[in-house]
Amino acid sequence: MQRFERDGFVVLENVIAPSEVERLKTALLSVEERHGFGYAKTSFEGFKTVRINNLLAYDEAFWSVPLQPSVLALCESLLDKELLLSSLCSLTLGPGQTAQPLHEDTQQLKLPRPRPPMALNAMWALSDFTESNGATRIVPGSHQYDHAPAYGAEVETVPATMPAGSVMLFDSALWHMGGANTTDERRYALSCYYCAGWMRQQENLQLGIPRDVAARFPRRLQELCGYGIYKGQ
Ligand SMILES: O=C(O)CCC(=O)C(=O)O
Repeated sequence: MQRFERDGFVVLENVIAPSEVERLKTALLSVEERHGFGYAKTSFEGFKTVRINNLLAYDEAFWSVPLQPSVLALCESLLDKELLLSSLCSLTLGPGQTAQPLHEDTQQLKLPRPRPPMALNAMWALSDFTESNGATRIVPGSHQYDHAPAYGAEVETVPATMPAGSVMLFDSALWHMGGANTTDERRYALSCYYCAGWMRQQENLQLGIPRDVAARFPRRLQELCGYGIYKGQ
């Protein structure tokens, strides 16, 4: 918590076992193939990046991700127990993917900065994150700045390198961007984005996830998706 508050991010190394990383990657590849997902079509999303949104709807394998106890406990401390899942998507950076424009995830909200955390991104590494395969690049401490970055600005960043099975949790106000993948292998990641309970979610999970699928979720996952009374008893 102290490091998170000072730096705007924290890396928890080797939180999930290699077998769990493989299970998630296998599920991801199977969804990609079954549904024929291809590259994204904008420079923000990445012309050589496969993004699959609304992952909870596709495969039960992903249900454990938003519920991972260490990350969820940190998020509950930073937001509160009535936080919501905002979105869950994959970010598979293919070889040749160039660096993403610098941004922060709540910069379209015209609110004063710095401000307490209101959205948190858990970036799960399903490959080793290295500088050369496009590890997320960050500006440590930038969540404390009094302004958001000019979109795509060129400033000094550092790569958030970490072994597969690790997670970087960061404040949405942290300046960051996906790195360039200059290797010939894919960089696999999941972005599990949480927000305060009073905020609109990025994905409309209650429409996007079929009701019969949501009905089978563990209760805590249903709550995270918005099936609950806000500040109720
Ligand atoms: O792929 C990454 O490492 C970062 C992606 C990101 O920041 C975003 O899409 O908002």
